[in-house]
Order: sequence, then C-alpha cells, then structure tokens
Amino acid sequence: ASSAGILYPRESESREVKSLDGMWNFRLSLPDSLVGFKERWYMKDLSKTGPVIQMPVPSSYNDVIVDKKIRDHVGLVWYDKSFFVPESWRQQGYRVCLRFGSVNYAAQVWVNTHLVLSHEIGHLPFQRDITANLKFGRLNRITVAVDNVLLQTTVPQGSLQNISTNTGPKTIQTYTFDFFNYAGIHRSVFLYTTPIVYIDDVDVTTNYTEDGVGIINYNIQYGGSLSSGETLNCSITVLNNENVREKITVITNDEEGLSGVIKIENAKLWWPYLMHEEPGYMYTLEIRLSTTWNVDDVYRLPVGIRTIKWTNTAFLINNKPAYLRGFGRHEDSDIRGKGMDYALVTRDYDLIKWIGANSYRTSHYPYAEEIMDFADKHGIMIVDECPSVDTVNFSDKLLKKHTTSLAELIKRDKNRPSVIMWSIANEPRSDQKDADSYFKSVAIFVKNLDGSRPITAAIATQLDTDQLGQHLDIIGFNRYNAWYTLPGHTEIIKSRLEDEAAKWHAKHNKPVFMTEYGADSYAGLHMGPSFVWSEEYQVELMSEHFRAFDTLRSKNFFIGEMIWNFADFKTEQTVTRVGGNKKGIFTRQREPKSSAYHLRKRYWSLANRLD
Ligand code: GCB
Repeated sequence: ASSAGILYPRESESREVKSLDGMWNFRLSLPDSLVGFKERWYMKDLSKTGPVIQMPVPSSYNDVIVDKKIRDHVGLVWYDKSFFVPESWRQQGYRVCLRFGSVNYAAQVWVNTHLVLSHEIGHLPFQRDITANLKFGRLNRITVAVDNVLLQTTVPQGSLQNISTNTGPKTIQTYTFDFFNYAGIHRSVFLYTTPIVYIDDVDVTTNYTEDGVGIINYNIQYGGSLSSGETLNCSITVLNNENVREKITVITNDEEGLSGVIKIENAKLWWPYLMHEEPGYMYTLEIRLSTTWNVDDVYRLPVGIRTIKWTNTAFLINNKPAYLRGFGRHEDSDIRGKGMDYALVTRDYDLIKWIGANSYRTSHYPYAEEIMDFADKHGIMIVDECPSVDTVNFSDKLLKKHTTSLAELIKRDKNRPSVIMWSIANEPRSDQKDADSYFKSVAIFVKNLDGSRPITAAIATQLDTDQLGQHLDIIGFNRYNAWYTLPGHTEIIKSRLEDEAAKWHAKHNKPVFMTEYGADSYAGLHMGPSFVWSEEYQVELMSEHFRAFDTLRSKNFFIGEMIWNFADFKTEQTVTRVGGNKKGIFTRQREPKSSAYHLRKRYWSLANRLD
C-alpha cells in the first residue's frame, strides 16, 4: 500500500468528505496491555467491554482528563466511535476511504470488527479503502488501539524500566528526547469518497523561464481499473488565486502515462514572507479524470511556482539567496497536547508574521497537513523533519523504519512550495561507529525520492567526530553556548560560535545554518544583572548570538538562524525542566516574553536589509 498516494481529502463535485472528529469512547488497556486483545474489544461497542470515558478527537489524551493514570499511561489505549454511512453512497457507487491524519505512536484500526489498518511512527497520515467493510444506510463502528510504548527499535527510541512501588512492580517509560511523549488520535479522521477510477496521486515540480513563463511539470497516477475498451482522459485547468482560469491542458493516457508540462505566461512566483509584497502565491491545479463509463473524478491541488537551488555557500529561492530567520518549534499546547487545533495554528502563524520570521523547522517530527497549508499560503519556508531524534545504537531494523517514515513524509509533502529542505535527523549520536553507513543509506534513500530539495540535519555532535555532515547538502548545527556549556558566561558566545560555524563550512564546503541555540527563561522572572532563567538572561544570550550571526553573514556561507524555541513546551518530568522546557520566546499560552520583542526587532531589521 505504500506505493499508493496520500492526497489530502478535499471535497469536489465528485468527492464527499465526512469528518469523524468529535467525542469518542476511550479506555485504558488495564490491568495489562494485552487485555483488549485477549477480550477482543474490537468485536463490540467499547462501552460494552467496561467503563469508558469520552475523549476528544483530535487531541492527545494525556492532559485532557485530570488523572495521572491517563497522563502517564504506558501501553495501549482504546478508542471507538459509531457513525452512519448514507445509503446514497452505495447507490452512487462510491469508493470510501478512511484516513487518519496521525495517531501517535502506533495504531491498529478495525471497522465493524475487521482489522483494516495499522501504522507506526505517528505524525503522518495513513488510509485505506474500506468500502467492502462498511454497512451503507446503517450504523458502523470504528475501533482504534493506540500504543505509546517506545523501544530501542522505534523512531524515536525509548526504554521501558521496571520499578518497585508501594503497591508492587510497575513499568515506566523513559526516553532521552526533550518533549513529552504525547499519544492519541492527534489529527482529524476523515471518511471520503471517490469514484471507482480515481486520482490517486499527483507529483508536481515547478520552474520558470527568464521571460516570466511559469512551468508546472505534473505526473498523475490514477487508481482503480479500467474495463476493457475503456479509455481515460485527463484535463488540467490551472486557476489563479482568484479562481480565474489561466490554462487548460488535455491529455489522453497512453504508454507514457498521465504526465506533461503546463506553461503559464507572466506567472506569479511563490515567494517567502517579506521577500515579496505578495508572498505565498498559490495556483490551483484542477485535475479532471474522465473515463468512458465512470463518473469523472475531480481533485484540486494547490501549487506554488518556485525554484530551489543550493551551492557551496548559499541557498537560493527563485535564484535569490535566502537567509532563514526562524525557529525550532513543537506541536504542543495546554490541554490538547499535540492535537491539531485551528485556533492555535492561526495564532501561531500570526505570531510568526508579527515577529518577521520567514521559516521554521518542524522539529522533531512532521507537523499536521493543516499547519503545512498555512505555511504554503503565508510563504513560510519549512525545514521538514522526520521523527528521528536523539538516535543511538544504529541498526538495520531502525534504518528500515527511519526510511519508511521519510518515504511517507516525502509522499505527503513533495508538492508543497513551503518545503525547502528535508531534515533527516535531530541530534543523533553521529559519532558512533555505525553512524556513517547508516546516514549514507538514509541520504541516498531521500535523494532517490526527491532530488529537488537539499538534505539537512540538526547536528549536536562535535565537528571532529561527526559522521553525518558529509552526507548532507546543508549543515545545520545545534549548540548551547552559555547555557549547557558554561551557563552564565555569555562572553564565550561570539568567538566560539564564529569559530565553529566557520569550521563546519571549512570541513564540508557546504552552506551552514544554526538550527538551535537558546536559553530557558521563566516568564516573569526578572533579574538584574542578568542571571540564568531570567528574561534578561535569555535576551542577553540572544544579543551575543546576533553579534556572531552578523559577522558570519558577512562571510558568505552562513544561511540562517533558528532560535530554540518558538514557544515553551511540555517535557517529561525532570529536575532540569520547570513545568517543561522554557526556551520559548512565547509562553506556552503564546504570550510574548521580553525575548519576543527582542527577536522581532532583529527579524524585521534583517528582513528590511536582506529582502
Ligand atoms: C536540543 C534538542 C531539543 C531540546 C533542546 C534543549 O538540542 O534538539 O529537543 O529541547 O536541546 O532545550 O535542551
């Protein structure tokens, strides 16, 4: 099934989309992780298996209910929901798919007692044609088992630890990555319909000529089989952002397949925020697939026309060198955890624009498609990261999962103009002996799937022992000078940073950007003179970084700065975190700290100087 497409469900004259979001039945798998399987909870209504509570979808389940047992649960949880499928869907001969935007970490899905789907590594969509499993005109049930256990062979890795407690032995989850292991049905669940022969996937790459002609190369895959003698036609209409037709192309399927080139005179390019007065310009490809005897299928794909290039020293968008002003981020907020929430997403993009940023990294996993849509529309450049974080003990099994996740990510995001790089890892132990061959394989794998975008990673290993940089196109590095290294001593930052960045460039002859730096600050804690954890200290540490970045920019290989982090976020419970990681320049509630005003001044002045 992995070769099939994963287009976002969009309604059209030939497609209906039905959301299954809302309240679902929920219960923990207790007393042990296997009880739901032993008692076959997928065979009946979950509420008939024992006591259930109501859980919102989409959301992480951890912080919604005021109960440690749920927040800190290790193992399986079960969800179910009943829903109607209209009889008219059968009469129309619809094909019906069930699609999850993301379930973390691993999921198994039953429809009317039949196992239909399983998925691992969270953060990415998965779907299946469930027409044969549905009861049209009647009530149906969908059951989901979600497992949050992380082991050495999962991505990311974790360990289980047995501890003894007052009431007996207990298994707890440990992990080294620095964000809370939220779990549940994190993104929307959709049922959607297509005709029997349908548009399954679209690949788009873009370019433009010197005289302003935009070029859209497309390749369309269809699903479903044609009857003998049946022919297939495909027409593509390009609409501008006011839904006015620019161009119509008609192709007939032959041996070559459904691919071709569309040219648009005086094309408007997709530009990043503040690099142009109309950033994020999107066209729509209206694709119509017609067959002799079936209903036409129509799918509308948003497309931005732009080019990406890179050299040994620069990253170029539309042939113009771009300097990244951005952040590392998280999908994280009060109550909902990693649950997709339009109000939150809207606020976040408003803050990104307020502050004058033009980019961010989806640290440390792929973000919701709804979030990526905003990036396309607002012209925010995305360093698109896979869920490989803090990897140690490289193995073939891990490599297989890591590349599977990257393949799914690229399939999902390949057509997005906002995606400018693939980040293949964050802070792996790239000095370990197998790191070299491991990352070589990962890099070749990604290049084979998409040669149009550079590969990067956020490296924390020291320069002389790192084995990852050589496999990248662009070097990203994370460094916490005057925080984890010599806290309190901001006087070390400028020289160390300038020195290290120059050495990364000298070692690999590639562009370099800083993927993380920062300091925790507890909002409202003021100390003069500056002292660690105060707002003043965070601001001072930033100022020293800015001084180094300014020197580095004049040296012509340094392509960007991304502060850690956009907002405070929840982590596992540890004594080094006060209610979570506080390196945000916004609080977790998205209110500005002193650092937000400081960063805003810099990003706007950089934008005015550079764009
Ligand atoms: C890092 C990690 C990030 C952490 C950050 C920190 O290097 O990539 O996940 O949150 O440091 O604040 O320690």
